[in-house]
Amino acid sequence: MTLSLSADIQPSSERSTGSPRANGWRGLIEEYRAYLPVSEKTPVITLHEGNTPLIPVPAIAAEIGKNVQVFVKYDGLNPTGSFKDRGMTMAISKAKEDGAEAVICASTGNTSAAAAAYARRGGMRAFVLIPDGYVALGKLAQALLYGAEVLAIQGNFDRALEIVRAASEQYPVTLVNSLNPYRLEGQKTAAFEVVDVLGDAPDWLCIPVGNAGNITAYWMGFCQYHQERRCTKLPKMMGFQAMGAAPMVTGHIFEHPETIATAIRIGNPANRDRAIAVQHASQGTFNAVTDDEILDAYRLLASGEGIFCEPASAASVAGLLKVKDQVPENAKIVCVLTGNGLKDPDTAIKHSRSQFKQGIAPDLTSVAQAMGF
Ligand code: AN7
Repeated sequence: MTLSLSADIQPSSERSTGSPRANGWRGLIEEYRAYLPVSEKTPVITLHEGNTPLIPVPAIAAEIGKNVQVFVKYDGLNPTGSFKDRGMTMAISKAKEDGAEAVICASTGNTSAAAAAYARRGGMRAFVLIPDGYVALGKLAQALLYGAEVLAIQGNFDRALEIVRAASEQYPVTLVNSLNPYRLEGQKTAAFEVVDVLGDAPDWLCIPVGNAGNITAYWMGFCQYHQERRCTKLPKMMGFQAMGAAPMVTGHIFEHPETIATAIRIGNPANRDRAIAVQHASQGTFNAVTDDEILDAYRLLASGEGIFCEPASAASVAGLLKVKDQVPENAKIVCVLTGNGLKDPDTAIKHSRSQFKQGIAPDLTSVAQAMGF
């Protein structure tokens, strides 16, 4: 019997994107190299981010009816637990290529975790500014353990962003917020993955909006794939914000944004103009959801589908349910779940409706009684 080894030893650059990857996923820069502004000289700093699952959510589809199919893009399964890793592998690799020795960002939490992990992996210092007291515990734990230099300011995210922008102009530190163009280049790969799995773009893309970078990045990805004829249509981009931090919905800055979804507690989005352009081009809309609606969707995803996301991520599903009357028959819908539920254990424990019986005597009779038998 003759064995052909040619398929196994084919150089990686000749394997097309979207095909089964016999050698395993190598991170989004290698997998989507042809679509990204990298060269042979770019040092690829990766934790093998990307390739996150697109999971059907039938319980949520059933709430809408109309024969719709709903999927979640579970980006909370990235290496640091959020979609920020997609942008950070690009931003940090390019910073390294440019010879940077330190990076800086403002963050509601997830950007700080991702910046810390990738910067340290690339041998750089990571300075992160966070709003004191408003970052979920898991995210703070990550930034500290990865070895970031964490600076908590007595101000909100918007103020922190102003400071880091100025700092990056005056000191030798590279800004890795989504104003850094490489961030969005990396994040657009999530749209590629959605199309690679569905075989086309969905009809709707529902996404939480804070600083409005990710909605812009997804649109870039869908448009680029459309130009390359890898999809035949473009989705309607449906952005959702928390009612207490909804500048894209109301059209004015929120000086004091407030929401339980601390990740999107942002009152003055840096990518506002680009996101408005996305809304117009895709004929989408921005809508606001209340904290109670966010928490309902958060619990429904976990207890109805087995999917644990963080509160900000649940805004995409809360929003879809809120505007379900506008959903067309037979639509294919993707909701982006941007971050992992483990990021914010405090909110989960505080707002769970599950019974938690404590102080039970350590014997079978007592346990059985507590079980209701
Ligand atoms: C889970 O980490 O801005 O609209 O500093 O962590 O692209 O800002 C986080 C944003 C949605 C909003 N979901 O995305 C930060 C930060 C989660 C997030 C958003 C964020 P953008």
